[in-house]
Amino acid sequence: MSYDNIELDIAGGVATLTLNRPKNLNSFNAAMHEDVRDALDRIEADSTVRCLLLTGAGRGFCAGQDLSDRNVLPGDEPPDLSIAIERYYNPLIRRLRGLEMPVVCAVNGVAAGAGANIALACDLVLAARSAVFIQAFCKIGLLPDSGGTWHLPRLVGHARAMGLAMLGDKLGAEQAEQWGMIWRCVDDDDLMEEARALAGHLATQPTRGLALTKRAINAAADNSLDGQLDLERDLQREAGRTYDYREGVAAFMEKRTPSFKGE
Ligand code: T3D
Repeated sequence: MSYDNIELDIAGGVATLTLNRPKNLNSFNAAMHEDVRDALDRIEADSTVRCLLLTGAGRGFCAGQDLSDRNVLPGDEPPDLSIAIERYYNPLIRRLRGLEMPVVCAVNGVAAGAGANIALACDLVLAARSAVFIQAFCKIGLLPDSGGTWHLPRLVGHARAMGLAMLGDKLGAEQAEQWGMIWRCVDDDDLMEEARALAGHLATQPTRGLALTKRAINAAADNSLDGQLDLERDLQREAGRTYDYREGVAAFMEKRTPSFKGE
């Protein structure tokens, strides 16, 4: 599928969305946001897609907002940044979190500003060993957005979140894995092979059940234990009515490999 600022490839149940403005380290301008939004519409409308893989072209994953669109001249009115956040960044984060399928992110290089926080909104984050995460906002007088102030303390704890957000230092992929910020750090040359294998595997699994798992785990941060137990009960009712649950149990009883459909 042809876009100016991204690539979208759908095969074997996996939609691979590649941010593709490598000269600017895949930083977001409005046109790239529009392309991503359109691609996500297609992905959601395509019943063959059971997993999303997000990555970047070239040496970076994403450097956040394209700052060349924010270069204000002396005497100009300051921009209202809430407009782009409301129009683009917040819907993107909500969409990745709410997408009813596993979302794998392959962080192929630097992930800075909103780029880092878009990665953190994905379900399973793999990063190349040479990749770095930078909460670059503090270097230009901003605060972490795109869910950064929500995800960071939950993933790495208050003290580390504060340090990352206030210092804007590079956090290497190995350290990010050790801190529990991402799922795994892998050798650069293996990143895409491992990410595709992971996404391909997930796409063959009971993806309705995985979508419900995602919903439950994402809700846990805001729920009491009582509320979460109730939610698990309700979602398990739904899971128990899927084709894949019936198939999983039947395959177990018949000692054969299950054939899941994501239904
Ligand atoms: O504005 C709103 O709508 C609110 C929302 C804000 C969300 C945000 O994301 S704010 C944060 C914006 N991002 C940044 O502040 C990061 C800026 N970039 C950097 O700090 C560095 O580029 C990196 C640490 C990411 C990478 O450094 P390095 O040394 O590996 O590469 P480089 O040489 O700095 O960048 C390579 C090229 O990409 C370079 O262009 P050139 O000189 O080769 O023509 C550079 O200008 C360009 N580039 C990198 N980041 C951006 C960018 N161009 C535009 N916008 C960028 N964000």
